[in-house]
Amino acid sequence: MSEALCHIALGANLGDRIGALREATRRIGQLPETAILARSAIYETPPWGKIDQAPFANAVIAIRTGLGPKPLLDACLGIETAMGRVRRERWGPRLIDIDLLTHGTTRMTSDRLTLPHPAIAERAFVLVPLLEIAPEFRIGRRKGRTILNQLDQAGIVAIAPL
Ligand code: A4P
Ligand code: MG
Repeated sequence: MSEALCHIALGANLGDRIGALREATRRIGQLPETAILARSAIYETPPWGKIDQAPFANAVIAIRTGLGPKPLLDACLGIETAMGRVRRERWGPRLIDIDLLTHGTTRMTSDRLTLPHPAIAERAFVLVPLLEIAPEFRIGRRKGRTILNQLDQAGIVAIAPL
């Protein structure tokens, strides 16, 4: 069995946000051939993209898994659905959003899955929790820390353990 280290971003801005992030983490930890290696704190973050919506709770986890990229994506989308997520508008409010940031060293672009996630470098709400658990993280040759220092981190605060 070949295993991969993966980073997964979690977000929610409706209902019990902290409970939803913890429940998603619990369910990911129960996937076949999967173990949770690290979890960031839960951060409150101002809405990004579509800014007239409630603040988010965001976190990042590291896992080791024998699931390949597409089976892992399908499993995460299944958890979103099981937890009651309904897709309405792009970037709109959500009970739970689970995004794959990395899957080992896989680089791929398909209609359903792009890895590494293409928006990591634009999003402090991803980079702050990611760098908490993976301080040496790089995007290509650029240090994550250098990229984060050029982003707006205002209003991002740790609020609870995951
Ligand atoms: N998809 C492709 N690549 C991936 C990947 N690496 N990981 C496809 C996960 N999914 C990937 O996702 C749409 C499709 O993307 C999936 O079906 C999958 O096949 P979605 O979650 O249904 O769509 P979405 O999340 O509404 O759109 P999008 O563009 O992915 O939104 P984002 O990027 O998730 O942004 N502000 C703060 N502070 N915190 C947030 O968490 N989140 C968003 C949503 C906006 N503003 C936010 C936050
Ligand atoms: Mg998503």
